[in-house]
Amino acid sequence: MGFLKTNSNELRMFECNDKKMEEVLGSDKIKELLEHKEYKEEIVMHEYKGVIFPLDTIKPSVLQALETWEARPEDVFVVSYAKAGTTWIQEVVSAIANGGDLEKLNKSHTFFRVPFIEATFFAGLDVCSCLLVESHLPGHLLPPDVFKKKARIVYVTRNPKDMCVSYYYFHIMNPTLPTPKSWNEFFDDFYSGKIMYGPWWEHFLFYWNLRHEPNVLFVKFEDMKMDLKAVVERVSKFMGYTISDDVINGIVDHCSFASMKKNPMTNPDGLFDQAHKKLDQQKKGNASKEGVTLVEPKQEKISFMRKGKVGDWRNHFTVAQNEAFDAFVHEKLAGSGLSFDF
Ligand code: PPS
Repeated sequence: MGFLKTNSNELRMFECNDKKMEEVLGSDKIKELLEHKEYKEEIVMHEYKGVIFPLDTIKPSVLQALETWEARPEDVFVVSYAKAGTTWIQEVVSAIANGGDLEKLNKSHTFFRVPFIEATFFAGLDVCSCLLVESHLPGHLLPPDVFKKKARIVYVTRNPKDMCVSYYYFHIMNPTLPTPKSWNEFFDDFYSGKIMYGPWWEHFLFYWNLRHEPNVLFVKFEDMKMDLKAVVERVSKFMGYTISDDVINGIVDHCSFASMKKNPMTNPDGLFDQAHKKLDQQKKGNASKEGVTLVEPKQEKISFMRKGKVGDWRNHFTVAQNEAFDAFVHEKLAGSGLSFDF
């Protein structure tokens, strides 16, 4: 178990005990951080080595510091393109690492048990990795030491049509991201990869091409939907844990969509609630206005745990969009062997 510091080139590691871990990972910590965040009218994006990021939440300095992140072979990196089911597999990985001890899991939020390494709100904190971390970074931006030390990578992916829809709603509900003007505009940006985290097909293919490495496990959202128990078993075997059938069943239950949605320690909505509360206060003039302007009003009722289904794209894609997208996926993934259930 160790600490990692993401905002400097001196990435420190030291032993931590449960007490220290609770201090750092206490669920109130993230609320505090979000409450102090000031939301801006315009979300400024920046490009780092060919990939687009929001300047406030994923800073160039953090991305640069990650280039010298020291990994350990026993680390587990949960990696994905955004909206692929990251939070879901994060909870699975954390549950396995904690031997399915639900009481322990429910003491802090998933986001703190499996910290999001490139997010600026973790920079400057000593984040206890518990050996588990999360990243959406494409292969060329993930700390090179992860590959050198052969740290374990659990890569989760999802059919890109559903990812596009999920990402669209995420941009609408998340005050730190630009609000799309329309579904059509968002579709075009996603399609062409002109979006946070860049071209999704390149992201997929980088990790897909590593799938036979012993330190890489490639998981699909659709397989988790079809048979979560089988995926939990695969992940626990990959992580080197032998877990009883009862514990596996407990993890499967804990990680169902319904359980994760109603559990404040797995549903990220509570974290966004803090952000929305802050926005409301700003709107009503109750919060300090110094240096603060407001983002466009967001539709606050969209849940992070929105539908959790396969095939919701059918309710959004036009026939023409679907045809164009199919042809594009076919072209980009041709010859790779990677395919999706839509
Ligand atoms: S993020 O912001 O990139 O980390 O988002 P990510 O966690 O990758 O993806 C969010 C989508 O995953 C769905 N989700 C689940 N589906 C089924 N079961 C469980 N347990 C589960 N947990 C999260 C979540 O609902 C988002 O998908 P959509 O389609 O928007 O509902």
